[in-house]
Amino acid sequence: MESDTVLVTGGAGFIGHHLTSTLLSQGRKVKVLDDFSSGTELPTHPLLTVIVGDMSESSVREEALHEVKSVINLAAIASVPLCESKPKLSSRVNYLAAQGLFKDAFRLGVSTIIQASTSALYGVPNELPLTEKSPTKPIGNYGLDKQKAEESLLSFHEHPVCALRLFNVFGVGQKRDSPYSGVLTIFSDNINKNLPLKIFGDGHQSRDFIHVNDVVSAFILCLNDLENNGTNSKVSGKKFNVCSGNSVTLLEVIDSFSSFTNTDIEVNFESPREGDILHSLGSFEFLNNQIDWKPSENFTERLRELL
Ligand code: UD2
Repeated sequence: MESDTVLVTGGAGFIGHHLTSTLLSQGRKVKVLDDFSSGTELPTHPLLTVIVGDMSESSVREEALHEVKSVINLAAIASVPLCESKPKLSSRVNYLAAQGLFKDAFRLGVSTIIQASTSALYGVPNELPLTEKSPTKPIGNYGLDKQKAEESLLSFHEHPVCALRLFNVFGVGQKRDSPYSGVLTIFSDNINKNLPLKIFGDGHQSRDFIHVNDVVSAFILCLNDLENNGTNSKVSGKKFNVCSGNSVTLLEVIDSFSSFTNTDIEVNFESPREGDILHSLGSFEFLNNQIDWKPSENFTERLRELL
């Protein structure tokens, strides 16, 4: 009988936890491959197998890919500052291991692959909102290696594949104690602990924050479409922005948090972070046109859940 298993690499990470639990709740068999360098234990489930290992090793990839129908590749060094300080590690994990995974997967009979890509590959935008036609010019190793991985996957035209360029993903379950966490997680954690917030710059920088549930629904819609329609799928061979289509400044975020808590939140301003972009905003029109995916429109409620 043909396998129904989905391999989620990096499945023990923030997005991985949400994606895996949704796939399991839909009755899919899931294998997670994770080295647990930043991931956390997953709740046991009869349809879930967890493999602890480094995706850079071909023997680990072989084991993980055994009897797998589809792959969602979330495994990555997600920290931009870490990729800058350790370029070899960034290239090994974010590009070379991904490329090895794609090659081995198709050799071993996997049908479908989706790559978690990033808005970081656009670099400093000339024009907003960013569309998939906007030029790509990553400013650091993270964006560059993720761009190479995306190109590598999309070169397998004869297979059903696609890449999702994730913008600033947020939601409950992101690690709270790491300097590499997203700004919304850091802010809400500090507010919960009654600590002041730090703004790098003047707070007028803006981001397109996309909720993790919307990211999960984009992965699953694309997965189902690729599995059902193969290379005739409207998403096959393509890359898509996964974003909210709205941007919010850090000062606006802090205003919302202070209205939830009914207090003034103490903020300290520091110099802008090196390599920071000022504004980011994406268009999700392309993915919406292809498979009718839409982000939810309840940013404020979702923000409140972080407290
Ligand atoms: C996010 C992703 C990154 C990549 C990129 C794509 C996270 C953690 N990082 O980087 O992986 O996909 O988007 O463009 O999701 N800031 C503060 N105070 C803090 C922390 C951050 O002011 O305590 C600022 C920071 O300088 C930046 C903004 O908040 O201007 C957003 O920072 P971030 O680290 O959440 O995300 P970003 O956009 O740098």
